Amino acid sequence: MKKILIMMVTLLIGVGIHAQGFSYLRFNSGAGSEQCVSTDGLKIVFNNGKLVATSNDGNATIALSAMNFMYFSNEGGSSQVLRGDVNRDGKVNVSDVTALINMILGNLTMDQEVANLNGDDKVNVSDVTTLINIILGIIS
Ligand SMILES: [Ca+2]
Ligand SMILES: [Ca+2]
Repeated sequence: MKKILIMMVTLLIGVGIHAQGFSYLRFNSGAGSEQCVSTDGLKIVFNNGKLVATSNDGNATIALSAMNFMYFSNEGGSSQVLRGDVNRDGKVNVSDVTALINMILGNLTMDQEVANLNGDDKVNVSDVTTLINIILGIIS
């Protein structure tokens, strides 16, 4: 037990030292979607299945279920997925409607970041309506 604790402390110090050489911590959530926060004053908390990273110039919230990996980098800027690209293939079309419905039905792993299109806290039929409106060009 003591050994594990020492290892964890060493690991944390290691991350701390490592972070000093880099300007950003980046979070990859698959298919080229990345968010990043500055390592300046960086603080990370886990809350309700989400990782919340707060720094001196911004913050990022990533659902742990959607996150692939995170890494330190000197490159800033975010590369967000297209709004409505639920299956993250770079296009917004009827396949995304199918993917969204399957997420709502539980047939597909829920990806809140892309599925919650109308910005409330739920993923439901209203998001399907929003997605169809995006595809039809009624909203952007
Ligand atoms: Ca798509
Ligand atoms: Ca919603």
